[in-house]
Amino acid sequence: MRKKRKIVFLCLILVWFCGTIYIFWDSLLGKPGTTHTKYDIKTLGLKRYINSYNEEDVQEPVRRHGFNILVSNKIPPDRTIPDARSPKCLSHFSGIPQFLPTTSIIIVFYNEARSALLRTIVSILKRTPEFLLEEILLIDDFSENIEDGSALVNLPKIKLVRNQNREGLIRSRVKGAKLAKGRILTFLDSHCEVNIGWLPPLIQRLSQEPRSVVTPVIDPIDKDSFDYEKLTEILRGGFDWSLNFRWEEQPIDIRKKDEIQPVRTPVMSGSAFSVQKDYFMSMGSLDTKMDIWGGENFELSFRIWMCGGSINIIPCSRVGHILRKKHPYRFPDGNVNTYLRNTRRVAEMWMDEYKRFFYAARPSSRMQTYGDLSERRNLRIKLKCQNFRWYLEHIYPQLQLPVSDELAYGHVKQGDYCLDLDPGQLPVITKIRLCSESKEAQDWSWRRKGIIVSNGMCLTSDPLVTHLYVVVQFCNYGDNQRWYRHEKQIVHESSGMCIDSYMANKGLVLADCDNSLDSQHWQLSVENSA
Ligand code: LR7
Ligand code: MN
Repeated sequence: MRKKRKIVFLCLILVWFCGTIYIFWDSLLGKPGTTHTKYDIKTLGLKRYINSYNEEDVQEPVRRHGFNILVSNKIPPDRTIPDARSPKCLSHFSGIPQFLPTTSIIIVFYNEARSALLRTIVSILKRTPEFLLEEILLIDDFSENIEDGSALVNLPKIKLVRNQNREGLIRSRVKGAKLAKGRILTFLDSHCEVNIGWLPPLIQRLSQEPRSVVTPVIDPIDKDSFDYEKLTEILRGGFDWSLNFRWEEQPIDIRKKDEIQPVRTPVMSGSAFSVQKDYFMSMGSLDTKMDIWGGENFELSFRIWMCGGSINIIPCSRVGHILRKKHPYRFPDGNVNTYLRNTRRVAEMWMDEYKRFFYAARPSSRMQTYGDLSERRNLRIKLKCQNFRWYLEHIYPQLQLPVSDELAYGHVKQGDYCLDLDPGQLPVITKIRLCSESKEAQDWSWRRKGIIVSNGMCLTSDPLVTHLYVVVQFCNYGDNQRWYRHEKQIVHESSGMCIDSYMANKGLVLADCDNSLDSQHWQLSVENSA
């Protein structure tokens, strides 16, 4: 009897021992990523969530997502990444004030690699003070597999919304913004890892400066090795006339001595930004008539700066983002068409007479229809925004104007009326009509040779042949097509007479020059001084 009890006792000890070994086996072996934390894959109950890869992934691991899916799947959701901040940030942001507002984090995704999406979420849960985190809003942009999102709804703070159609990131983000409960909105791509202490510096800055947008420094995560690369220099966002975004050095003359001070940026990269919800909504959120991807960061940046706000990069806030070379997903209308269409909306809407440089750099964008802009135009009036010339002078003086042979360009105006024409049968007599930003016939280019061109035709007058009417004809660069400026007048070189609008209902004519006549006074949108 006693012997039997002893055996049972020994068996129990054995079970206990084996159990303990089993539970701690992973950590005893010290395998990276298999230690048990609150957010490891087993504790989360998501071991089977991570994409099982297929034969094609093994052959070409980068093709489906633009980054190496095999490597991504092996990296645990709660991995440690290097703290990328300057040591100065630690003392600066040690105590977080308790009275800061909460943020809703909005992540839109389309067919995102599950391991990357999960790492984004876990990095947020791990490195964000709970009292600042209202919710994580996942907007599934109609991904092929509904479970990409639905399997995550039991994670803390998660709310999931699924689009009924593919909407693209712009409309999806605005949808998230409308649903958000937090006072502050924070947008992130679906393949990021937020770094230690990333959020408080953003929120703190917004509390001090409510009419602004702030962004973290975006550190690259390598698409093959998934190494987190700490950027040592803080760059700012810039662009060229084809509206290509690029990172560039801060100009030396405005660079701050203290490297943790906010950095003003002419444009922001797009995702990874925080803004007060009230302010974002009152400023017109994003242009929801843009499709799929691209250009919305220019639209937002120009609008914020031109309509009284500011955009700053906050060096003590760091977020990693997987840098890929191309889009892994399909664009229903093709990626080039979509980008041209979206950026053409930006140029038409915000760049005023400077849009000509965009068209010169991207002639094929003229082939794209760009939809209705009336709602945006009303917004621009309501918000009393500055013009693009102001933006170039005050926010981005570093952007060089293309070298050109233009003396002047844009509208040729008398008050609200503009030099206009009706293309059709030749000769075309010029008129004046109410100015309109979108009418190509009102867009003139005055070249150094003295010719004034619209729609590829030259402003012409011939006292004999055209009976003093000012018309447009095919360019022949003769004396009858050359003009010069005298005071406010436009003088016809061969006759010495001036363009006059006194017979405006019939058309513009040449008349003897008299600078006291308002009907001979013309303004030009942009006159180059040189
Ligand atoms: O149809 C789509 N539906 C979507 O939901 C297409 C995309 N998306 C999602 C996608 O899953 C991703 O989460 O939208 C997000 C952005 O798409 P990406 O990752 O293909 O864009 P990107 O990294 O090439 O693009 C940058 O430029 C874009 C211009 O439209 C956006 O502004 C992106 O937010 C921007 N990304 C960054 O600025 C990197 C920093 C983000 C972080 C952290
Ligand atoms: Mn991205």
